[in-house]
Amino acid sequence: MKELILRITHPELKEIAGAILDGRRITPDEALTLYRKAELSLLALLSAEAKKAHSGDQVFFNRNFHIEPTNVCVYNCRFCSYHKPEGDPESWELTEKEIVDIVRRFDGVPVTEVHITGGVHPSRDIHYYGKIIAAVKKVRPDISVKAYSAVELDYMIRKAGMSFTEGLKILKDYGLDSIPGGGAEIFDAVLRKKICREKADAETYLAIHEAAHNLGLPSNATMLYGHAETPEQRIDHLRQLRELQDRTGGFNAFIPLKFRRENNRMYELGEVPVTEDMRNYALSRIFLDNFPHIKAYWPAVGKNSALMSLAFGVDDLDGTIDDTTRIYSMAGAEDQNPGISTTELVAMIRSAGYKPVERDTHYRTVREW
Ligand code: V47
Ligand code: SF4
Repeated sequence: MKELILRITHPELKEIAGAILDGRRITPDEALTLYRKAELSLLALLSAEAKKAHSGDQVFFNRNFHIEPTNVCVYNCRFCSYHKPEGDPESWELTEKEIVDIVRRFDGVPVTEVHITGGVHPSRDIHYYGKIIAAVKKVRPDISVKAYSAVELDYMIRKAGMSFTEGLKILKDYGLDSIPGGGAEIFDAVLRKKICREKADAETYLAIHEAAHNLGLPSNATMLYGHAETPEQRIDHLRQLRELQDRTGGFNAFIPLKFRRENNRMYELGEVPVTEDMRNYALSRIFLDNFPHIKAYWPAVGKNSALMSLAFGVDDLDGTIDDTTRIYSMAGAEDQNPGISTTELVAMIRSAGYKPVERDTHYRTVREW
């Protein structure tokens, strides 16, 4: 690897590459230089080295399923193809019984996690959300509940007149185990106002994750990319996540979410090419040196790109078993009925030269495949 660096002629890139291989943290300016000037092949080599330092030759996956209680939402994000106003013929609101029926479909199936998230309903309260968690846990006490994005949490906790810590404590008592990364979008205040003006801002998103971490609830972080954001805004988003992670260590994984354009009001922006997806995965792995895992969510990028991402620093694949999320199928993802068998996923990971490891929510090994 060192020999390779000796062959880099660009002095700045040579120094940055040396720093990464020595395990030194890179600055936002260095990340920008890397983004602008490094060829994709160099990013692949450097991010693969950074990945190796975190997880060796392992690539993780877990067996999970999604429940989306409703697509009714008080907000109106410009990129969202999914939300509907209350009473709209295309809206849905699952009853507690329907939610429990979804969980029962997995009787006897060795899933370890359920991911619950959806629209921000105007007339639900924190105890309604808590009771969903408790109902799921009653049927499957063995599975971990990862539920409610910071945007949903902000709305329900503010409505209850509680502090984030108080609200999260209540949900934890109902059985909440961890928090998904949704709602981060892009932290830049000016751009955020343009694409999702009303919902929780960056400070709120970060404060909720910090409160969760301090209560022992781990979480994930995301970034919606490939729309109107600049490379500087992407890197600044990562910087804010890295700083919070320095304080708490509570993030498990970072999940870059590629903007998909169908059926939403940002269609005219188009979608970025796969090379941009790989550049973004690689930079995330390199810059977020304190994040244990970088995850590709294949229902969003497609199976082929998810497979390729393993060469650009990704060490975790999500979207197993029966991915019932509709947020991406409605936004134009290739796979309209996302689902993948464990055998297929394991074969994908092996074909990229890595060792498949089935994990639980806390990245404990369930089985080495
Ligand atoms: O916050 C919405 C994104 C997110 C579009 O934590 C879109 O393990 C692209 O956060 N194009 C929700 N993206 C999904 C999410 C997630 C997914 C998988 C795993 C985890 C985890 C979290 O979906 C939203 C938003 O950023 N989104 N619309 C769209 N048109
Ligand atoms: Fe609502 Fe989430 Fe869609 Fe925004 S992205 S409109 S918060 S469902």
